[in-house]
Amino acid sequence: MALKDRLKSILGRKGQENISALADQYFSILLESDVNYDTAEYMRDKFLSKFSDPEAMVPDNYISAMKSIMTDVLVKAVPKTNLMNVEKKPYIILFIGINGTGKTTTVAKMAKYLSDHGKTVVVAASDTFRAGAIDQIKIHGEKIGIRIISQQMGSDPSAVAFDAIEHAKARNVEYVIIDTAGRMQNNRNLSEEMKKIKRVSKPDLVILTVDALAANDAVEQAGTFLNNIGFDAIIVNKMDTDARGGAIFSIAHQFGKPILFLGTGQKLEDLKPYDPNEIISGIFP
Ligand SMILES: Nc1nc2c(ncn2[C@@H]2O[C@H](COP(=O)(O)OP(=O)(O)OP(=O)(O)O)[C@@H](O)[C@H]2O)c(=O)[nH]1
Ligand SMILES: [Mg+2]
Repeated sequence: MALKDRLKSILGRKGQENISALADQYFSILLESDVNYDTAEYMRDKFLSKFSDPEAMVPDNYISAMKSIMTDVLVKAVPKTNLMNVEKKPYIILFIGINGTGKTTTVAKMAKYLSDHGKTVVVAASDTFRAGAIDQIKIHGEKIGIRIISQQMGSDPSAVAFDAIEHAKARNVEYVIIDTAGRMQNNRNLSEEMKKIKRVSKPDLVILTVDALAANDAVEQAGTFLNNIGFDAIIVNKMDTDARGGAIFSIAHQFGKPILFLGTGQKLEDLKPYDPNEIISGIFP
């Protein structure tokens, strides 16, 4: 059940219980909706702190209290810099993330987004490990009309990234976007490989993709990536299939990193700039 529908069960009630009972219910609903424990606890405590007497009956303004707490959590992840307006050229964007979280699709979506906004883009097909990965991004490239720099499968992903950057420098291309593998064959270590690509490509922005459906796993994955490789921003994919809707709060709360975009479908135009108000008005209509 969606967070919105679960909250409905407590929204609109008046004077039936005290603040601490309501806060407990709020907490349970958040957990059931895939908000992680830390974030749910934070929101419950904030809720309680807004009312001086926990034994008091529920005041009329508790809905606005919940709404403002949830808005604040999401607002903390609003990006402060505008990707469309960067100084450096080429501006290098490295995508990392577990397999299936939508890296390749998002690389293509972002290339389209930038190119629709009049920017020049080249993509590095640096997932040289998964069979089909290079073709997958090439097909996207043809559709969008942007150049994909690739080598054969099995070649060094860092070398592909390097080529793409050289290509961009030589042709005055504004953005380089690097797709990477989400899983390694031959026992090669994903994290070591990503560190190497990062060293070689010196990205201006490292973006982690996570899958909203993975919820608490997504939070855990992001923590691991943050510790092992580091990232600057997050894109949360599969928002369209996330029935529960709580993961976005944990992701916004837990890392102190901006959320740039939300993936809202499989099509190349299904990339929406992150907008807390839109999410909140979906929950509190
Ligand atoms: N519904 C939905 N599907 C998505 C979204 N983003 C990606 N997908 C789908 O998720 C699947 C995996 O996406 P990929 O882009 O291949 O994921 P990846 O991270 O590159 O995976 P690996 O290359 O295996 O590491 C594909 O079928 C995509 O179409 C989204 O926002 N919504
Ligand atoms: Mg991929």
